[in-house]
Amino acid sequence: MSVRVVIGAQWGDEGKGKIVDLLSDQADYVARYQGGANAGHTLNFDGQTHILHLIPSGIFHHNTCCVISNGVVIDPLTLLEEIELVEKTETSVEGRLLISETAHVIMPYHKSLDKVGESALGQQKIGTTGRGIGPAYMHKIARVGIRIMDLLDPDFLRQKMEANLTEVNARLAAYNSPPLELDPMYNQMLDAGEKLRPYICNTTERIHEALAAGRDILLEGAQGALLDIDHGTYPYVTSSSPVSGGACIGTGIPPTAIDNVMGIAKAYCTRVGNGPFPTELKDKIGDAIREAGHEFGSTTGRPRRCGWIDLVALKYAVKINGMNELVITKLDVLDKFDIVKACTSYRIDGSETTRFPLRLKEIDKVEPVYTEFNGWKESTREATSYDELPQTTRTYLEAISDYLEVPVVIVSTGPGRNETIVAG
Ligand code: 2SA
Ligand code: MG
Repeated sequence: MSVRVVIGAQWGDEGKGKIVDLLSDQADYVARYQGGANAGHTLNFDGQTHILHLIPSGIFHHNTCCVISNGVVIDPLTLLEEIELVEKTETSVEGRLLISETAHVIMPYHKSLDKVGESALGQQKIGTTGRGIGPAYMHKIARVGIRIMDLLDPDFLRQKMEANLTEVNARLAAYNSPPLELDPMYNQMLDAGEKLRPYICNTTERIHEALAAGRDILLEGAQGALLDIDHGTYPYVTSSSPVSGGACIGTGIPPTAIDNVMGIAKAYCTRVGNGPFPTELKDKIGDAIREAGHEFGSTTGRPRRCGWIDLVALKYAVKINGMNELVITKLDVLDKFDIVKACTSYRIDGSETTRFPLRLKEIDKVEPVYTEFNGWKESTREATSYDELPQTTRTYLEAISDYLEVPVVIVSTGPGRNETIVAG
């Protein structure tokens, strides 16, 4: 039996979906533990692309039970659409999709608040996905949130929604935004709750039964460590805890039950939304990476900012997550570059450091110091084993692993399930 947390080690979009899909073959349970429909986990197989926002990436393995645990914020309407999409692929979710009764609900008014909040920030906006994530967690922490179990309790739901809407409408008025009506929203939520009823349960109990039975469990993070509400580049972060510790809070699994923490990182780096990004390339090389890597948001379609791999930031991610396994994805995207760079230290106010600063004012001053590697200039997509990779590619991967002091256990050289090298 093993319990493994799979986390994004950068700013999200590291390819967690593909890796979780691969590992799900061996997993009995796959659980999402934070975030919501802001995530976009892309899976490619049988010539088709599937993008999942809420359902765990293990859903296409028919023997795997998928759990949306307590730490996730659930938009019931998006979830119902996603269930429908998955079932169209002849994948039944019946009996194998569990939704936590204590997960919080994203209401339509959370999305409205997300949008007006962002426009009020103007130039300083976070660049959220507009999915209502921040406002939903805000209500959760303020102890006025509505939970999945409340969707099954009509009187209580109405009472809670009415109280929340009074407060929300006052805030919308302050932004010159029209008020929202209770009745249509209430009926929509009541209806969604009924449709979701068969999946709703006490997932903490179910996960503990699985633990006691010695099952293999994968905990699937969304976004990335540097977007963590506590440990990321605040305020340019998401409103949850994508770090490995978030997996315990978001599922009810105790820290002592976790065996492995697998961090996923791209062979380069991207960020979508605003905020610091020391190795960002606002030049032709950045554009070339975006084009080769198809770097556009899978939820919003926004172009992602691109740059070289940042080992200073990754080393910080290794520490705060306790990563003991590293996966490098999208290696093939670098196949055509003459030179490949890795940032190995930061210069701040003239002095060099390998420490990741937490103050925005300090991060903004970072000048990345690079180590250069010869490009391999050949396709890595055909490689089926580590030894088949060009020597120059292996030099690059080994430098990353040595710097981070974490073994590379999987290398992904393309979007397909078969374009994967697992260390032997
Ligand atoms: P939010 O919506 O409140 O979570 O936004 C806050 C910040 O978190 C970032 N964020 C993401 N970054 C990368 N990928 C994400 N998922 C989608 C994808 C994003 C998309 O897979 O491509 O389609 O645009 C994701 N979700 C949230 C966000 O950009 C803000 O910086
Ligand atoms: Mg993504």
